[in-house]
Amino acid sequence: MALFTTIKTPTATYEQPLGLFINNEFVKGTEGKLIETYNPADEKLITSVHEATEVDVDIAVAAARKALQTTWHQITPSERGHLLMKLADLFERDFETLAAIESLDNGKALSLARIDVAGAAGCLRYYGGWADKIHGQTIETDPNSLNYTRHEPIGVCGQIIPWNFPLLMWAWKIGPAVAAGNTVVLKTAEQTPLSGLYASALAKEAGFPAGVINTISGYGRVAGSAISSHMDIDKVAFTGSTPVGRTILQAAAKSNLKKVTLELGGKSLNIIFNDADLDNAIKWANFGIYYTSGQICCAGSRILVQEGIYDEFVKRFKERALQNKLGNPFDEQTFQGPQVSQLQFDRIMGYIEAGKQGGATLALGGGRYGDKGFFIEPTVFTDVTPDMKIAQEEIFGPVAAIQKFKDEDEAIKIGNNSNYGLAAAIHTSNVNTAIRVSNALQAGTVWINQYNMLSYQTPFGGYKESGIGRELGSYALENYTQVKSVRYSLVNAPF
Ligand code: TXE
Repeated sequence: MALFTTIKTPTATYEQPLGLFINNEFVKGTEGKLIETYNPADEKLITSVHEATEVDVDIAVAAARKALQTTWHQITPSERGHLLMKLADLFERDFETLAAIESLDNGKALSLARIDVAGAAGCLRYYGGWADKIHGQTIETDPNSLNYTRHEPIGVCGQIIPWNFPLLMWAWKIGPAVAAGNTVVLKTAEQTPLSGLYASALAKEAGFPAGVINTISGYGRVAGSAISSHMDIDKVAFTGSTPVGRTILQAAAKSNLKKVTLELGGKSLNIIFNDADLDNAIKWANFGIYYTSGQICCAGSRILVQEGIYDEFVKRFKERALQNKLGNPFDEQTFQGPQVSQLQFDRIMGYIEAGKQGGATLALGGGRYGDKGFFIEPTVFTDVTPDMKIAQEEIFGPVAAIQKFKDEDEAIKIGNNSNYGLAAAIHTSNVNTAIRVSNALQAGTVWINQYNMLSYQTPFGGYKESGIGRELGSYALENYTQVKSVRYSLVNAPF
């Protein structure tokens, strides 16, 4: 099996690396196994990539450890920053290719894939800017001591990412880790291995020394679990499902107590008050749940609408959802592509069935769209009550669950009635309501009169079972540094 292949998409023809990226080379997996990757829009095989098994994880970790102790250790923080900025430039040079890879492998609309590429490049450049601004403190204790702290890299970081934003997650993970002086072994999701490999080739071109960034394709239960239980990985960062997050935490506890950060699922909400600008609220609620076909951890899957505008909202929300164009991701007009896989398609269909059985009203959609590809119609359930399965569990598809509420207290009560706490939004024209409710909600991000707007400068992460730690902004650097307290005596021993 080759290590590269030429791939043609409607908007780009390019050389796709297929090997494991270890020590700045694309190599075959030691067991010679392959992972097939499919186009979710037509269900056809795109290509196969080499699969990493446990031995390959060991090889990648050894490369990362060696780089950490040699080349990477010698490089100045400013040079680290420069390399990240160079990588960002290369992302921008190959902008259309990266967007095309993402649309092909994940199925997301090309217009949305472009947003991901811009976000990934921006994130890398942002952390490039941080690399030489990671400082400790000097601390006064007494006249006879000099005390200071150093924010040192943690070491070799294992990073496991999902399939919904393959390139963006690669950048969100690599940026802060590398800026802070760590080396990484990153495992992409088995459904979407292509953009991470292409990005790795760009990292080599940017000039990163061998072993600093290693990207492997592999299955969760094989390579993923080898990472989380590895004795020579110092930290693991994971984005994915809550059950797997628990497994990773257990594996870390049972192995070397590696540091763990988790960005997990959600059941996030949009609260629309009677006094909201309804046009605006409908647009954001639509964007909140149907963006990337609902496959985003902070999807606004619970929509709480105050009773005075409930009927009007439902009517107009359905009209708006029907305007979303589904179809070929490479069509410039497309907004909603397919779900990523047959498995995800089936899971979502299972939830739609559960919604019907559970007594909610199917007000729109609920079926397959077209006859090929894993497309699901924009779906709306109304008359949803807080105890229903579709109001409690993450569906991860284009399925909105609309619930009615009377007043602010009830909205907060329903909103916080969840094991998750990733994100929430409030739509109101009353600033006091907005601030009061945002303070009361148990969520890592609260949007006011908008939804799904993330920036690499602001932190992102979850309350409750939505995760541990924060990504993005300066907060992410705390996940990738450890604090050393140094105390120096200015006098001879007093005894
Ligand atoms: O996730 P998994 P799946 C949620 C969403 C979705 C559900 C299932 O609700 O419907 O999860 O998706 C790796 N040890 N999210 O099954 O399995 C796996 O290879 C170590 C929310 O795809 O969690 C992949 O790289 N790693 C989410 C990554 O974990 C393991 C994004 C995610 O896969 C592993 C994706 C193991 N035992 C799904 N098992 C978000 N927070 O954005 C799997 N993996």
